[in-house]
Parts: sequence; C-alpha cells; structure tokens
Amino acid sequence: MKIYSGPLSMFGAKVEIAAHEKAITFDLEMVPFNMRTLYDPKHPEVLRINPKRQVPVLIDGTVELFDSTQIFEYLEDGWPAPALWPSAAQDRAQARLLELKSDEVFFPHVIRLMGLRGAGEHPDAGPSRDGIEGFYRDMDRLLEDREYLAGSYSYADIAFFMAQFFAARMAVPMPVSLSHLLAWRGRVARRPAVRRVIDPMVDFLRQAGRPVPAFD
Ligand SMILES: N[C@@H](CCC(=O)N[C@@H](CS)C(=O)NCC(=O)O)C(=O)O
Repeated sequence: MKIYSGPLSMFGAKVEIAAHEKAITFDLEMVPFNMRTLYDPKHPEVLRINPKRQVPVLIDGTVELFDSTQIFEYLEDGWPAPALWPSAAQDRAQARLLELKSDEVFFPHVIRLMGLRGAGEHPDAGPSRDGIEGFYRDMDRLLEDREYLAGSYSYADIAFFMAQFFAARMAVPMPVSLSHLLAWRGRVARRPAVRRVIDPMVDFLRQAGRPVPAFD
C-alpha cells in the first residue's frame, strides 16, 4: 500500500493515523509542499488519480482512491480489526455524521481563517471564530458522558482531533473551560498511532518557524 500525503495535510494525517491504528504497513510519500507555493507543483500521481488534485491518495494494488473518508471505508472493509466504526447501527450512524461534520461543517471555518492575515485575530474572523467555538461547545457537551465522540474510539475522533489542531493553529484554541473536550484531546493525543503522525507535523512546523498550538 502507498499513501500520498503532505507534511501539513490535515486530511492526509487522518488516513495515516487510521492505517497505523490498524497496523497496516504502508509506504508514505510526502508530495512537494512549502509554505509559499503550498501544493504547487502537484505530484504526478495525485494528478493522475484525483481529479480534485488533492492529497490524500491511496494506491493498493489495483485500488486507487482519493478522499480521506472514502479511504477510511476501504481501510475498514479490508482491515476490520480493530474496528474504527462503532458496531451498533445508531452509534455507527452518529460516528459517520460526526466525521462528516468535522470535515465539512467545522473545517471550512478553519479554511476561511487560513485566508486571513492573523487568522482568528483578523477583524473579519468573527463568523468563523463563532462557528469554531460553537462546535467546540457542542463537542464538549457530547463528551460529558463518554470518552470518545461516538462512544468507542472511531474515525470521528481521528477527524476531529486533526481538525481542531488546525483550528488552534489558526488562533482559535479550545477554551480552558471546556474540560470534557480538553480531556478528550489528551486521550486522543496519547494514542501511539496519533503520535506517529502528529509529532512529525509538529517538527515540520517548528522547522518552518511556525507556532505549534497545545495539542495534548
Ligand atoms: N475532502 C478531501 C479534502 C482533501 C484536501 O483538501 N486536501 C488538501 C491538503 S489537506 C490538498 O490537497 N490541497 C491542495 C489543493 O486543494 O490544491 C479529503 O477528505 O481527502
């Protein structure tokens, strides 16, 4: 198996973490990326496989996939243990919805901040900050009676752990008052599969002279 990711790819990191959780052996290729030109020029395999021209991309024999959530489904079908979707239908549906919300409701606010100088501190950041902080509060409430977002540790936790790391990078950290959420963050950050991915990302940020938010 080969995974194409990027040194600061939130979506690529999701896939790398899931593969490590399942103890899958894979080759990791980091596509060209720098803080100035970002992902340009694009890697030829990314262009060949993904019409959206984005990482992550996965190749496993004849299987060629893009999109982190599609790749999650492939990993779960091919390597069912340990399960990363809960087993009960209702919990599984909730996990899938939370994973979607993390990528498509929460993270777009973060992407908008990436386009503002000073990110969350920019005068126009208000609506995105509000969106991020409202989501933090919702997740804190959800975690009042459970250790992980959908009960057992799942893809939803992997997705939201990575997404909140980038929100914190954009100067919208988790408020210290959200104790359930902070405890969850520490719990996820301590997982060896997560460390294997977040530690190199933190090193990349430090080497690029960029601030590293609290993440554990
Ligand atoms: N929905 C996609 C999003 C992938 C995505 O946005 N990838 C970013 C890196 S984290 C990328 O390749 N950006 C370069 C570009 O859009 O040109 C997924 O889940 O994989």
